[in-house]
Amino acid sequence: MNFEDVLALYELPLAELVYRAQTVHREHFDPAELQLSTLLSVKTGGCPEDCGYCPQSRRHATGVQDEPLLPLDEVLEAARAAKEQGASRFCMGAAWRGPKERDLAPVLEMVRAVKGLGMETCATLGMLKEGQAEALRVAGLDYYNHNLDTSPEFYGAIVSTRTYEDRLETLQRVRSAGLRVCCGGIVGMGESRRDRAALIAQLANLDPYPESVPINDLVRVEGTPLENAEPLDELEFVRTVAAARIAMPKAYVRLSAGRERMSDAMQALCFIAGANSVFYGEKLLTTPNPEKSRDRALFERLGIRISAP
Ligand code: SAM
Ligand code: DTB
Ligand code: SF4
Repeated sequence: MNFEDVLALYELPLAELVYRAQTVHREHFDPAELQLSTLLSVKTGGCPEDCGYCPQSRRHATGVQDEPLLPLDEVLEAARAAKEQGASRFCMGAAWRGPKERDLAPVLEMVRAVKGLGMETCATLGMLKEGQAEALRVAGLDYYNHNLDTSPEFYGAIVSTRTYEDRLETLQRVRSAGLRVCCGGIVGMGESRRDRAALIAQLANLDPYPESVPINDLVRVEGTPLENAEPLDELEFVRTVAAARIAMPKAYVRLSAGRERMSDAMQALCFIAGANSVFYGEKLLTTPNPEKSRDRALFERLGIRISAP
């Protein structure tokens, strides 16, 4: 689907757009099933990159400390707990530009151990160099998360320490190594509707398109350049979810960061528009996510079943 087609989806009456998204959704998924992924920041803070949205950049005074890599037993403990709570996928995040050679070995250990629990494994470690994606796959990694974040045109306004091309190159490496791709973006950063449509078109035109597409609503963190960004109209967020579903019919579209501030009704609308995955657990990487008890009540209220690991 090209940019013009995606933009045309955004311009549909909301009921028409959501109807089309729900129709496509039902062709490939059970509309009452939701996939749960749990995040853990295995290396927090001190990142050399300057992503304007991110609390973990050492260039922004956000109060997030530069911490060392977590020990294996802590990671394993968190993964076990996540599995017990119903998460089928465990995603390990590191605040790196990319893993240095000496960083990778302990992460491979974590991947092996989490895989050994019978969970799907995901990692998000930044840009990968030659051979690193293969090493991760051999260790048992199922998915690699690497977001395009926004349109190529808007990217330079948000990040200066790397390019859109760099992101695409890592995505290519991940794909060539035989890993599944988790790739999405952030909205609510002051981008235009055209930028949102261009992001969806970029994602849909990856060949093949990502298996998992996280749609994040910017979490505005004090001390980041985007702390005062204008919140995005909620219905524009719903349109973005619907456009992602229609453009990538078989992908897991994840209602990602930003759920903490969303009402139950707003989240319900996102599920109706084709979102079928969430991050589950009271923390994303450094910022809050809904309490598990609130989520469980929401799923109950909506008649949602959790998909089996
Ligand atoms: N450092 C690696 C990288 O940037 O690829 C991996 C970790 S990074 C924190 C993972 C993703 O989190 C980013 O690509 C971005 O999409 C998302 N993210 C970071 N800060 C966010 C925020 N304040 N609100 C929403 N999403 C955010
Ligand atoms: C994604 O798209 N969103 C997650 C995950 N992939 C790694 C991260 C959201 C981070 C929100 C800010 C924080 O908690 O630090
Ligand atoms: Fe670093 Fe990733 Fe945050 Fe950018 S998004 S500052 S690369 S942790």
